Amino acid sequence: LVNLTINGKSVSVPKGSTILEAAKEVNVQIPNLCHLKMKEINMINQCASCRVCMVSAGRGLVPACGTLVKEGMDVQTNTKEALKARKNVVELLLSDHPQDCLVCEKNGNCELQSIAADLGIRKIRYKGEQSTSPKDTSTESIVKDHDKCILCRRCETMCNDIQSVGVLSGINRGFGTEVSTFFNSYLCETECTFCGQCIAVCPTGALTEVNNIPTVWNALNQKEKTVAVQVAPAVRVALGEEFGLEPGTITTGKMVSALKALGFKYVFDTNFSADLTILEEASEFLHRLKKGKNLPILTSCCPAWINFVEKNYPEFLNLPSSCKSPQEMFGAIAKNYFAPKVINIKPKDMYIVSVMPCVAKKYECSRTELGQEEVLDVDVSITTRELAKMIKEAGIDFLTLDEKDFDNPLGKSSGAADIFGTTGGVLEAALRTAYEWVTDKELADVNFTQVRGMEGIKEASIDIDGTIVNVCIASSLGNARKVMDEVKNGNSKYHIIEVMACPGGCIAGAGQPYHHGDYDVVKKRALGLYNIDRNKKLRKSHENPAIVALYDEFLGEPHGKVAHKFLHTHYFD
Ligand code: HC1
Ligand code: SF4
Repeated sequence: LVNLTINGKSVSVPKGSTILEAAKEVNVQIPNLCHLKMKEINMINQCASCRVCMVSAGRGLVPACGTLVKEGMDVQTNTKEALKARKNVVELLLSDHPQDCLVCEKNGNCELQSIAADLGIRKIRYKGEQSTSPKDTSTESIVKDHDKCILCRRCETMCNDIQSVGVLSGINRGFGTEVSTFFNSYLCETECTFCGQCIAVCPTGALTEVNNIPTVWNALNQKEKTVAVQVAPAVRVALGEEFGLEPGTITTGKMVSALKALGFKYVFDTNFSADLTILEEASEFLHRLKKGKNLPILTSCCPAWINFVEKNYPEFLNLPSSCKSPQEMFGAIAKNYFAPKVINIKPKDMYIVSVMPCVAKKYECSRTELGQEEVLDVDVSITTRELAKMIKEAGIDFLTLDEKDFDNPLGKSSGAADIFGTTGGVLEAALRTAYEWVTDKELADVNFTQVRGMEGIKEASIDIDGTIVNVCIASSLGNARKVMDEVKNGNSKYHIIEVMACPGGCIAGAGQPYHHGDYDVVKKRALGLYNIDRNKKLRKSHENPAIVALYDEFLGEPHGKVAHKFLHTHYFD
């Protein structure tokens, strides 16, 4: 251990720690911007490029994030010199920053904005050269605005080290330096998967989601189409954060009320189609297992993961389940069953909005193979954050809303569907159903705790009536690559692999309220979902009476002909 003092407080930390880490131990806060460490997912962005965390140590000023502690060091974080340097650095960052905070996508969530406010900067003394790069709006998911980039490199670390996609890196020199793509090409021309994790860590408005709010208002303000909304599992345990509630607070009832107040005619649940996905995917898996073909089966609900497989492992496109994601299955059923058979309108006259924790879902719903005869399954997807903005824009007092229930029949779901939103959840849900189908016995305990937890790669062997099923769960694309490389090398022992592109699953999606690097937020959201599951009576997808009725009235058999027409897809290389 190394012993030092910070603002007069003694602290002992392991050799190799930085001043910033030591300060955290004694609850001394040092403002920082480029630095980001999330030990749970092994992410460290430590380039010491912004110099906001300057502190006095020994004879001069040093950046706390990039300076290792030394025995006997005496650190002062708020000397006159340190404060002056910090303020100067932020003023310089602001000098070439577009000063449009009031209308910036990131207004209220920008780390540069809040540091400037905390440091009491009320005037920008320097006028720097302004960059005027065109915005990249080439994708349905992500907007990249170099003019707002402070070169912190967090996005680059995320895309390269955690996601192993490698789309972003520094190009050019001097003032022309940009974090950009190969040959500065548009994101749509790269291997980008639209996972959006670069957005999740960007401290400013340089990387943001495509704003679909105006499209949704337009839909709500027209009369020709019936507008319904579906909400993904992970949204209900994170939306409250935008209104000051603790991460993981279950806000399902208030969320339904808010959606009704916004004017949606029907408020439905993606959980319903998550249950449906399980029936289709579990049948597909059992078919493949029986034939010993196309194994391991790969889950297919995560659109960024599907993009990743299409771009990186085209030789294995026989492995992902052919099931559409729950988002898409929902749209298919709402338009092709609910519209004509329950409310007697044409599929094209129904308009489906989805609220997702994800930005890749915006791209997914634009994939034209997902629909029937020119009618897309889902018309537009917004994020949890965008829903919160709409609620605020409409002046709805979220916290005092009554709790309402989803509309039926597409609002009924089991607890197995809720846990889809966390890493391991899809697999656990599938096991509950596959086990009971194969054994014809009731599961004594529906909790497959072996597949829970936040580790990036988990594995388990499950005994289903004498057949051992080896399962693996990977979250983050970097972990997915490790698992897929084993498949490629012929060393994989797995029968099922679940992948979610975001580290931790959809609860950590790039459309969720910003966690600003605090991974406890993600863990609390997971607990929220497991609590919903635990407190539901109905915990197995195949026992959902609304799903059973849907097969009786419309779909026939799981994996049958009608189910295939509406609920399955194919992939592209
Ligand atoms: Fe997800 Fe899914 S769990 S992919 O994370 O399978 O986005 O929440 O909606 O479609 O159900 C996301 C979440 C979501 C789908 C489901
Ligand atoms: Fe990389 Fe994902 Fe961002 Fe694309 S969306 S640049 S893959 S981190």
